[in-house]
Amino acid sequence: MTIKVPTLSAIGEAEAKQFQDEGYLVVEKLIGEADVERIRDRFDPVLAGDFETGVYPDEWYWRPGMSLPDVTRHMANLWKSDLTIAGLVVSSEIARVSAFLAGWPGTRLGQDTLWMKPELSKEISLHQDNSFVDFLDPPEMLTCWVPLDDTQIDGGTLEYVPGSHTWDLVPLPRDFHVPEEHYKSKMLVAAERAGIQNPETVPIEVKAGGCAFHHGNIWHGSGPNQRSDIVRRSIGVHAVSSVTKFPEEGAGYIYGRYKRIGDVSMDESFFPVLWTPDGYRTPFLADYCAEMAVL
Ligand SMILES: O=C(O)CCC(=O)C(=O)O
Ligand SMILES: [Fe+2]
Repeated sequence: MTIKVPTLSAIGEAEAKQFQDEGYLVVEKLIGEADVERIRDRFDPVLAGDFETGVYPDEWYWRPGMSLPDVTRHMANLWKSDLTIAGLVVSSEIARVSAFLAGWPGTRLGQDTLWMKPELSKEISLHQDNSFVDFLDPPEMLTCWVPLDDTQIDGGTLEYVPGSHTWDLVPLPRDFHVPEEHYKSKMLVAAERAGIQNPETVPIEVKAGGCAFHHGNIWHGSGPNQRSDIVRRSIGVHAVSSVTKFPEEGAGYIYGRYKRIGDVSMDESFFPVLWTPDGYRTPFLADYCAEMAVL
């Protein structure tokens, strides 16, 4: 299913400067209401394990009947499982803007993530996305976070610590989905190490279908959904540079399975090139999201 992402012509040098200074950039409108609804409608089936293409996602942290009811549902790499979600994830325009903001020669898909915070659910620990890809060369990603519900300050929206993309990278917290201590604790330790007193956290209030681009090193996460009347759904498109390679040795415990023996290139079947200035894009993407596409 094609998802229409119009040209984001309002993102120019001033916005790139803002992104470099703050580590994030909010865009009020990325996709239209009908497309928001189409993607939202796919959440129930995929969360129930009903995968349109028959391919399971690479990460699936919450199972009905098995997992705690009040934690955030989180899955990764659904573009292989669901062609509507894929329509957003493989967008060449999101990829073009990602390359522009990151200063990359082109954009490749690292992975996608799906998030659903039900009513009265727990936090996601503040973290830095580059901790997920510290084995890649270069070890960096840039995320486009797309909420599919209007986000609210008390509804578990995403929070950024402006400027924290300049701090050192630390490993991913173990207690990511169910923080053992306050969900900001690890960020506060990192702030102290960076010599920052009382770091500010900015909650992102944006309408469904808007988005925020964020730097791979920025500290971010989400507070509890304290509302009993709203759920908060979103998709993260996690881009890497088109020239990214696997390391010679070791390659991460989930995505390392896609590294070919004796070959550091990232296979385009799993990490497609989404945008390059000369127009190259991994060929199978041309009709991948067509309704009758077969893998
Ligand atoms: O939606 C959330 O609560 C977390 C999102 C996130 O960490 C990301 O997209 O990188
Ligand atoms: Fe993240």
